Parts: sequence; structure tokens; C-alpha cells
Amino acid sequence: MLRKLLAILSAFLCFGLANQGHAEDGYDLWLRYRPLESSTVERYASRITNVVGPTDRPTIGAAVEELQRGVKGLFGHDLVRRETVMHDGAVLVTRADSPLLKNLDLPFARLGDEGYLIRTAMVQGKRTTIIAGNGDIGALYGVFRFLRLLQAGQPIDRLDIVDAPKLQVRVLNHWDNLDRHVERGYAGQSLWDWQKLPRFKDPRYTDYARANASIGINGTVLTNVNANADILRPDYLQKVKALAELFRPYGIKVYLTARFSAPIELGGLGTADPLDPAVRAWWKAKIDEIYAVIPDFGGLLVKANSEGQPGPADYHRTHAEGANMLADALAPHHGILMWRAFVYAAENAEDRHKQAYTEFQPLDGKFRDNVLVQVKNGAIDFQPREPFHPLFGAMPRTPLMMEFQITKEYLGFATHLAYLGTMWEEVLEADTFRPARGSTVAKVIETPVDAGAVTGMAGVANIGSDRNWSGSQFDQANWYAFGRFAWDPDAKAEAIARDWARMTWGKDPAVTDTIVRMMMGSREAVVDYMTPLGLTHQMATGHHYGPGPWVSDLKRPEWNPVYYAQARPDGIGFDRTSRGSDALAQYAPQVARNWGSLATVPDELLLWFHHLPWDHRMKSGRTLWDALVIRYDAGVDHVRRMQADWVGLRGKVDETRWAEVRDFLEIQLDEAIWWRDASIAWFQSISKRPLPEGHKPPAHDLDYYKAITTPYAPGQGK
Ligand code: GCW
Repeated sequence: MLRKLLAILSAFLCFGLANQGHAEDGYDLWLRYRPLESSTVERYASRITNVVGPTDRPTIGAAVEELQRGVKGLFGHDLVRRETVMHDGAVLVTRADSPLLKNLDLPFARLGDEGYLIRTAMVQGKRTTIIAGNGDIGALYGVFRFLRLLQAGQPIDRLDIVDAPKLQVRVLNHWDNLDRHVERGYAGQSLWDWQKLPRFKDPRYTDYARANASIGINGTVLTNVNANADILRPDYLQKVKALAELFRPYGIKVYLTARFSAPIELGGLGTADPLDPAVRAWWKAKIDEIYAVIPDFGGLLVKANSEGQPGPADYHRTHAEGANMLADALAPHHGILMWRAFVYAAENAEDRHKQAYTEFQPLDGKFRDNVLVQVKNGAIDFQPREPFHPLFGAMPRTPLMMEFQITKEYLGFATHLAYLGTMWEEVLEADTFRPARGSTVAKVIETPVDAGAVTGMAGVANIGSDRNWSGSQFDQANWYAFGRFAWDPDAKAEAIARDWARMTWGKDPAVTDTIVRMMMGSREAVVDYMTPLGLTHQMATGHHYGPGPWVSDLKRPEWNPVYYAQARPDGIGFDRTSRGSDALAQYAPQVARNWGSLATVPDELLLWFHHLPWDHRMKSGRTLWDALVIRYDAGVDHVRRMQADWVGLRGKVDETRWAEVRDFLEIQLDEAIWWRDASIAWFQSISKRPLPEGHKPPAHDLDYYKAITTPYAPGQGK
């Protein structure tokens, strides 16, 4: 009895202390390690009493430390580190070549370089949990997986888990400038404090690496694709080196963006022509210099001839010629070159949807082996919904990597709760029909184009200096989900949301069920109140904050929202069938047929591909105009439901984070209504139709919405 009382008291004390030490402000992300309830502690604590692992390996050291941190937080006890397995309850964190694993017949052959296994077994006669990979990094990933099980309170007495990433390059793209402004960043300033580096190494850098390793991210591009050549200066390379050293034990390589004109800006040359011998020599020397400073440097990422960035076309060279020059200089060091396919040209009158395909598809097979062409998920630009990019499946001899945008440039910045997992799942699951049915986008990016060819996924980071890292508690879920999809593009958004919710908010099913429900409908809600039925790019100019469907005065046609909606008295939508721009012809015939026919195109993509009369009959029997209005309202209603759900969680999660989310949901509701009202006011001025019954008119007239300006909205490009 006394023992029980003491146990309860100590659990209580430990809970109190843990909570004191860690204010719940979101800093801990999904690695919170808050105390488990006593029944779970009683059941499992004896299974984890000590940890065994080689002491001379930094990555194993990081794994052991993380396990100690996690066990301390979750179970309340110190996990003793031992030299060898002497007691039951050992966790053995090691590599395939450990003598302790001899004769155990473990499936290391299936793990590749970065996979892991977690297996309950007898080692030296003691009950042990083995966590091991072929390399040290596998052991670290395995520890994070083990901690995920513990956080969820799942049984750990008979474990047999094998897992390995399906993609090799799993990178964040930071659009961070050297002055710490983050392009499209809504979470404060850049994490990278270049001014204080390399001397001051903010402890946050290590927490950043832990968080990334916990979800399998193995690379980070530190700088903006709208690049500044100065990052390649020797003094900056020393700063980059400091970060690379901190990240190395966590399996994270650093990459930089290369400004194509750097030979002119830094090297004093008269040209950056990729076929010019002096230019080639300059890049070779620069890349050799980088590797002399950072021997495991990952490689370079380039945005060329897009939105004003310099590139090979300035010298009448192709993207392949530009990319190959850099790839040749990287190859001796085993570096890779990521070359973006996000291009559209100022003078080009072709439907913007078609331009990247038109330019890149003919270059299939012309890139060096260490080039990955990085393709955004859709052909326009990270919109709330886009059909998959037609390049996926259309360049069978070129490694293509996926580029997702984690930061929510077009989905309400940090304050709108929008879980992007469902969007990414939708894209990855889409069938390209190239070469045949079943070739999903996921399969296209997972399947190496030939033996040894590289595969990958990039995510434009939503991370900044805010305490909560991502600008909102729920935006952390998008960082988390990105890592999980990069590890396994066939993963399911709902399962990921559930894991995240348990780890981040607590494992009470009443809490997680509600949070998962909110998350799963959230992206569709944004689609509905911003750009329903396949509309796109209706955001205000420049900063993309709030509605601007009427904008028509920008220099280039495809910068104007009116270009995308094509709303006229005769109807609305962009005709991309053979009668229109014929962008559909860039897809496999089955896809083109499906989306090209009004009988089979899903409502969600209707106006993306078709221009239709306002009175067009939808499958539901309603007119297109009525259906549009109903969607705007459905989006707003979902936000109200999320608010009601959240109110129900008061007291079940910590008050500070709870209150922040409540306030953000209020902002979201205001802005969802703003979007709905402004859009309806604008389109009604063209459709000249009454609102369907039961749907309220906008609160103000169109001029009111047009007059709203927000010149200081965060995250703008500059
Ligand atoms: O989405 C657009 C953004 C730009 C960005 C560009 C790109 C980095 O509005 O800010 O520039 O895409 O992806 O290159």
C-alpha cells in the first residue's frame, strides 16, 4: 500500500517537474515525452531499464541520448547506459555488424543504408529490444520509431518491425535569405543566424536536427531558391560548415542554392554561359572548395530562368546544358544537383499550365545521372488544389523528385488550420497511367529510372524562429507529415495525422479522434472557401494574402487571378480541352479522357479544365452557379465545426496551446468569411444570378472588398 502511494506521489512529482521544465508552448513539437499514465508505466517500465550501444559513434550517441530523454519523460526513470547486455530490459542500439547480434538471423538485407529493425529477442540470455540498422542512422531512426510506440502507449513486449525509406533524398527547402527574411515564411525569421555563426551555435540547431531525424528527413537546403551568390563566399562556407557539423550525427546533409550568375557576381567573369570553359572552371573550383570545407556536402539546388532568376537560357543554352555543367563538377564528390522545373516565361503566351512540360519533356534522358529534376506537385504553383503535374510519368529516363510546399503560401499562411497530408496523399495516389494503369505519382518518384539512379522529395519548409517553429501549433503537423511522406510516399494521411496528434496533444482517444477529424477535413475547407470546383490562384497579388479575384492589371497575364478563372458573362473556368489550351494532351490518354469529359471529370477539377455556362447542370442537378456558392459556404461551415470541436477539448489539452488554437480559428473564420463574401460579390457581378435559397448575400458590396489592402502581409518575396 505504502509502495503504491509512493509510486503515485513520485509519478505526480515527476509530472509536475516535467511540466515546469517545459512550458507547453509548442517548442517540443511531437517529441514532447510527457509522463504516461501509471498503468502503462507499470506494464512497460521493466522492459526498458538500460541501454547498450557503442560509445564511440556520434549517431548512436544521439540515439541513446534521445532514448534516455524520452524514457525519462515518459516513464520517469533514468535509462542507465551499459557497455554490454547484462540485465533484462536492455535496449540494444547498434549496427548490423555488432558481435552481439551474431547468430540472430536478422533481416538486415531488407534495410538498405538507412532502414532499421526493432526486434524483441534474447541477447546473452537477457530479454532485449534490439534497435539496429546497417548504418548508425538506421539505429537513430529506429529509436525514434520506438519512442513513437512508447508515446502512443503501444505494447512493446513482442516487437518485430522492419522499415526502410522508399526515397533516398528527403530534403527541406528553406526559402531563407541571408538577412534572415524568409520568403513565404510565416513563422518569424530564418533559424539561421548567419551573423553569429560560426561561433555561436544556437542549441535550436540541434533540436531542429532531432526533429528532422525523427521523421527521416536527411537533408536541408539552407538558402532560398531565389538565390544570393554570397552564400558561396568563403566566410559563409565556414558558417555552413558549422551547421553541417551539428547536423551530421542526425544524418542530415546540408545543401545550398546556386545562383546561376555567381561566376559573374563572385568570380568577376564576363559571362555565366555553361559552355564557356572559364565558367566551367570557376564552378569546378568553387565546388571543390565547398567539399574541402564540408566533405559530406549534399549538393546544389537551382532555380533558373524562372521569375527573373538567371539561367542557361540567358546564353541560349538548355536547362540540361546548365544543369549538367554543375552536375559534372559535383560528380567527383558524389554530390547531386536538384534542378527545378518550375519555369514559365514572361514572353510566352502559352497556357502557364503547359510551359514546364513543353520545356522539360523534350530534355528527357539528357541530364547527367546525378541530376534530379525537381517538379512541383501541380503545374501552376502550390495551389490549394491542383491536378498532378503532367511531367510525372512523362520523363521516364530522368529522375524526377517531388516538390511540395509545406509553408502555406496559398492556404491561409500560419493562421488557417489546414492539414496538407490529405493534399499530398491525393497527388501521390493519382494514377499517371504512364506507362500503364497503377503507375501512381508515388510509384513514378519511387522507382529509380535505372539501377542506382537517385530518388527524392523536397518540401518548402515552414520553419522559422517562432517558439513553436512553424507559426502555429497545427502547422507543425505539416512538417511532420512531409517527413513521413518523404519516407513513404504510399503512406496514409489519416494515420500520419493520428500519430502526430497522439504525440503532440496526448494519446487520449477523445482528444486524438477530434483532432484527426478537424485535420482531415481542413484542407478541403480551404479549397472550398478560397477556390472551389477547380478554380485557382484567386489570391491577392504579391503576398497572396486574402482574396483578389478581380485583379487584372498586372504586367504578365498569368499573374492575374482573372487569367485563371476566366469568368465572363457566358460562364467561368479555364478551357484546357482540345477546344482550349489543350493542356490535357500533356497527360496520358486515359487521364486526358477522364478529365476531358464532363461525364467523368470530378467536380473538384471541373473549372480547372472546362469553361462552362453559369447554368451548366452539375451531377447534383444544381446549376454551376448555385453549386459554387454552396461550396463557399461549405468551407466556412467546416471552420465553424472545427471551432465547435475545439471548444470541446478545453481542459483536455494544456490551456496555453488550446487558447492559441482557439484564437487562430477565430482569425480563420473571419478570413474564410472574407474569402467567401469577396468571391461571391465578384463572381455575382459577372454571373448576374441570385444566390441560391438560404445562402446569405455578402456583408458588403464589391467595392468594399476591392478596397481592402494589406501591404505589410508577411512572407513576401523581395
Ligand atoms: O510560389 C511562388 C512563390 C515565390 C517562389 C516561387 C518558386 C521562391 O510566390 O515566392 O519563389 O513560387 O517556387 O520559385
